[in-house]
Amino acid sequence: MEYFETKELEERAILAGVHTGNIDPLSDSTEESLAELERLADTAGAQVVGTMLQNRPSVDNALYLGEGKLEELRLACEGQDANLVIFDDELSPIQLRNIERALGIKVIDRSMLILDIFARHAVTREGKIQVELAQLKYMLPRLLGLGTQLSRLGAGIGTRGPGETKLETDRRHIRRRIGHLQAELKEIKNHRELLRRRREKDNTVVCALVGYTNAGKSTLLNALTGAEVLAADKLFATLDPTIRALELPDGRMPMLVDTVGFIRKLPHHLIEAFKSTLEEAVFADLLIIVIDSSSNEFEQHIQVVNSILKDIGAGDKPKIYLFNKADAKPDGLVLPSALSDADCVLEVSAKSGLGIEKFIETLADILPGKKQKVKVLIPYSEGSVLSVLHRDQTVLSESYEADGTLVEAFVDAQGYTAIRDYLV
Ligand SMILES: Nc1nc2c(ncn2[C@@H]2O[C@H](COP(=O)(O)OP(=O)(O)OP(=O)(O)O)[C@@H](O)[C@H]2O)c(=O)[nH]1
Ligand SMILES: [Mg+2]
Repeated sequence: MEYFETKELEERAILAGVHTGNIDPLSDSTEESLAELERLADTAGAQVVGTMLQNRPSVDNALYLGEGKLEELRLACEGQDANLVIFDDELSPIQLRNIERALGIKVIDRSMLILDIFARHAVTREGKIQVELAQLKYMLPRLLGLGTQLSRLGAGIGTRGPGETKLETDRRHIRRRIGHLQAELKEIKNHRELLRRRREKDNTVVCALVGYTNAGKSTLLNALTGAEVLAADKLFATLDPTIRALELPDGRMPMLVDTVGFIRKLPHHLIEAFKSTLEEAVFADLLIIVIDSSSNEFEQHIQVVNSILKDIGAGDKPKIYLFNKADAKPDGLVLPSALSDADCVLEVSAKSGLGIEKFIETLADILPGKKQKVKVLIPYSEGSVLSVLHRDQTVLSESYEADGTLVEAFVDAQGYTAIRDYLV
């Protein structure tokens, strides 16, 4: 018997972007966004062998780059033996098709790259459906342009006539699949809503960990709750929200939910498809915005996070800004001690544990239902008060004295009224 080793084709990529000097630097291509694109490419398993950033007042409608620059890119690909070009922006169907024709090798854009990473990292059924949905919606208007990737089976560039029929069948097939996936997603969403309503009924408080990808959200969830969520130095390690209870010193148990990371120029199909996952942030009582303070781009990250939160309708939630990776932040970097829309700003290290205790105390202060510590002596004749304490409040210690039971407990406002007369 013979064995065949299937070796994955090594992808050698050149990155390309246009720097327009746009007033919104986050939608522009810059050295920084290309560096980030390189990390994305790396996460997706491609080796970056070159980058090209063209200064132009605007991108070209037909070719994205200028004609001369595109030719330069083609030569660079030849010279570097590259078999993939990744653009830092979402290309229009026309740009994609034209560029593919001009370069003769595989061309993808930032959106497709992110979708590819999501596809690799999706674990749950929900995650997988959401990614596939986003991919199909991205693909639908680009079926012609994606010639070399979709129709390896034959239909080459410029196949008209019979090719068109194939295209129509492909389109119909994709639309049917989209409908099917949307129906399945709706069912999962209903289930998620059911769980959420149950939590609401139980008055469970939910805090969502949100932030730029790689900020340390999962590491933090693990540190706080002993969860074992995958935390890794790669982009978009987490796609599926994990929820865990965090025990506060006074016995309250708010839930912490880890969420999918954000990134600049996040494809809008992804945001659309991941709505039900992102809703974890929309329905949370408090947002914990985790920031990687070791990144020299943390301010841009905060901007991106806030703009996406606003997009999904979670912009006005109470927020704690948590500057994570305090152990690795550059010397001398001064972090903002207050931010206009923050209820609180704290510095922590999920890795070393620095600041974590303070953070938990702060959470306990901010979250509703705060309990206070009391010491009471309850006469033996008032047995019912003692049982109410046990039933509804958090009893820390109890000892039997000559004139009653001495109790130390955390009590909420209601509990306080019940025991007020017995304070010692
Ligand atoms: N030095 C240092 N590294 C940290 C700290 N917290 C997290 N990291 C590292 O940062 C990387 C990303 O951590 P994750 O917890 O996976 O980040 P995330 O925010 O969940 O990322 P996504 O799921 O991709 O959105 C990992 O390599 C962690 O070990 C910290 O406090 N200090
Ligand atoms: Mg994560």
